[in-house]
Amino acid sequence: MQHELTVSIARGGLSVGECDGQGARLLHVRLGEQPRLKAALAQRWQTGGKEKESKAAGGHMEDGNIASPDMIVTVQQHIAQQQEALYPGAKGTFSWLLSGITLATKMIQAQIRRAGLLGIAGSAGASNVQGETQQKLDVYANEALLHCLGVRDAVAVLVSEENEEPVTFDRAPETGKYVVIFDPLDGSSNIDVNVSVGTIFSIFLRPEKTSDVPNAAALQLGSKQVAAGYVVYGPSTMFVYTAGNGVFGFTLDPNIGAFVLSHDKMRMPAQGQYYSVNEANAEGFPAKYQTYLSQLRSGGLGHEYSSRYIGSLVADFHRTLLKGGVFLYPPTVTHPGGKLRLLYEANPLAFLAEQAGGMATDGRGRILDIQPEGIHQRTSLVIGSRVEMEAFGRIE
Ligand code: FBP
Repeated sequence: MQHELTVSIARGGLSVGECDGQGARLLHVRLGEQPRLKAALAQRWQTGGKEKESKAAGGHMEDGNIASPDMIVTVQQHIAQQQEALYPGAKGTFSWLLSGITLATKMIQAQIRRAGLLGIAGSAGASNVQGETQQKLDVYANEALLHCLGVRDAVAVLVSEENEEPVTFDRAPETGKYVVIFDPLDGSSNIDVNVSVGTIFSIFLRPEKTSDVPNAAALQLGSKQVAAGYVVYGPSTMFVYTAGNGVFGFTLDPNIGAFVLSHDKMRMPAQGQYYSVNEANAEGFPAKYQTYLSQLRSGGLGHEYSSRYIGSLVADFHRTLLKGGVFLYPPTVTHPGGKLRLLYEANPLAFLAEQAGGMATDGRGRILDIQPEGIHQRTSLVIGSRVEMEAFGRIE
């Protein structure tokens, strides 16, 4: 007769379960009463625990035991494993490229965390190509990314919200294979008030055929992205990315200075509780959006929605990814074509949303099917859970 022994440490004690298919006999011993047994078990846990799969985050097991080092997965490890799984024999070029983003964003977070102390909050006294006041941290974040990515041979072209034109590198096609597009510090107008901000990135392969269309390498369909992600600088710093094989979240462990896997295979809930929109602009929204918002408020989707709007796209999207719901930046009187930028805001978040089971549209069609015409072109954006997005799609 097959006996199965289960062991678990909980409630300050040890539970030994024996199950022989004819029912379980449970023996519970309070460990406090058995110090030698506790030490022996802790020892057993450290050495023999491999077969007892238990998630370890940031070096600690869920039950407080110190996880053995091989229980944490850093973002570099994860990307290398993903690449090996997706492209056997991959040489690590892509992981090295992404390490440029993880390094730069660690540098950025270090500045943001001390912005008030270092006197680097506030305006840099200049405007960017969008006519927006550049924050000192916008400039720092941009330079950090341009530097950390620029020194990587795999980069052929860099496009930044803060630079009018792309930065190109004279690298042979077989070396400089990638185009990286980024918003160095999204929501930067919120820095001075200590509200979450973020960095957003989108990665394409350099087109094989050169084109005489200016910036052709950057003006690719969003559906051609090979990877996308963001870093949110909030209560904790998180790196969230997809390489077309699911969405994964890593939390920066300040003790070890590494992004550690904390959110595996992220899925956007099919429906949420919140809608997120700047209602101050509501009067200027096209009728379709006004109808939709009143449907959400009036319980038309089965329950009444509450509203959340941080005013930092990365933070509003991060909440929508974790909790579900819908984020909207419709056409407005000031921005009849929408305010957000297609290449380094809408495209990367749309790729993440779709990889997590959500959807993204500009009100007419799928964001990832929009053919870009300019590197700083704007778009309207509705992005979120399947139920809310299908409901929006049904409104004429
Ligand atoms: P940038 O800070 O990168 O220019 O981003 C624009 C942004 O701040 C988004 O993060 C945010 O969703 C939106 O603008 C807020 O706009 P508004 O103040 O019009 O609601």
